[in-house]
Amino acid sequence: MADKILVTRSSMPDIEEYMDEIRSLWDTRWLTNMGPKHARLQAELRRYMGVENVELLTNGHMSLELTLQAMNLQGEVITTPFTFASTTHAIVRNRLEPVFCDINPVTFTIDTRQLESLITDRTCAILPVHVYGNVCDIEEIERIAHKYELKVIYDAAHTFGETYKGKGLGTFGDASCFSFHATKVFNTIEGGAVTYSDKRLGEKLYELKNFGIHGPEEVDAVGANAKMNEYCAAMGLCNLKHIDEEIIKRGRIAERYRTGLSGVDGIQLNAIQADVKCNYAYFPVVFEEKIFGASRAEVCDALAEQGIGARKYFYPLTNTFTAFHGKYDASQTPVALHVSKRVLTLPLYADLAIKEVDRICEIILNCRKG
Ligand code: T4K
Repeated sequence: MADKILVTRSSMPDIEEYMDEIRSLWDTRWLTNMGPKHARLQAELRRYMGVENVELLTNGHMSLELTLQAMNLQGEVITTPFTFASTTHAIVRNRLEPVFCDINPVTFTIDTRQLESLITDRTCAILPVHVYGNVCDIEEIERIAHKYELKVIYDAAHTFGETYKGKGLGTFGDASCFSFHATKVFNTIEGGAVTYSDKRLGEKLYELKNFGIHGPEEVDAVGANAKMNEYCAAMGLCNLKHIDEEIIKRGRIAERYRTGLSGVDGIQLNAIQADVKCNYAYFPVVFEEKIFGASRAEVCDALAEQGIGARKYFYPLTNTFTAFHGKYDASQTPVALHVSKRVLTLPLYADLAIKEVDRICEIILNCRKG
């Protein structure tokens, strides 16, 4: 049997390129605590992402968690359950209450038609997710947020390198939280970043990521430790040099899947969005068993038998997690529930061979009965 193909595979520079980048660490012995590589990556990301401000952190989750904390929010946060655990956990760990809005059946992002009806006098913020790199209905979210004076924090974990109407995705809302995890389009091994407009938020974030330390003898806040170290920053500096090429390669893979699977009854492919420069972070496919002729589970098993690890991102919905002891009612988000039971994200990474994409499509199509 051929080598296993997993849902993704970390992008890495040539080993020599990384070794050259980290060599200086053996001279300086400056390994963390906002070193020179951290500063360089921050500057390069500001330019690449087209944002004024970016704060680097240890991971995407701490970007979300500390951003909510930095805003000193209280009450309810409207979000979606069709996401990775991190989004909801960041809210709950801040002792805020998640209020779950359903998703749009085409983009899988927050359904702005329902959003307004969920606002109460306890609502303090909206935390929409640009899930799979699909851009939320930014204009409508901003109109609603402005009307009710709510903060907007985007979970932008999946959107590195994307633009909307020519502007970097990190320029929207009060803050956008990115993940640079090993599995992401752009990785710093583990890492994350927050982009924001208000400099005071940046100061607060800096405080929170570094124990609240202001100087050797001055600790002004009760902070945590969420600093990106120099090895991670070095990986980011190397990977950033190749990011455009990586996204082009990912685009070719996504296009090939689209050719292989489009027009098949019972298969819903991810939407192509106008005004969005896409990063092809994920390739989700929704299977309607009765029309397609096979269930998501059957497709997943057939792929697994051939050593192909597709994943059920995002199942289960976060509002069904046992961690919440039945606190939320997933029947309130029926579209999210429907999609989460049927979606499969197919392997997608820059070096995935086109012939493997064709093989994956063939296995999927052969699952149909009759
Ligand atoms: N918000 C959203 C919407 C997110 O999706 C995420 C993370 C976050 C916030 C939080 O960001 P971080 O704190 O993670 O920066 C993975 C990732 O760990 C996670 O970052 C990601 N979302 C989530 C969607 O996927 P798992 O538990 O599915 O990962 P795992 O270990 O099963 O890996 C998946 C595949 O990736 C493997 O089959 C092979 C490949 N892989 C994995 C690792 C760890 C590699 O190629 N290299 C690696 O080092 O969560």
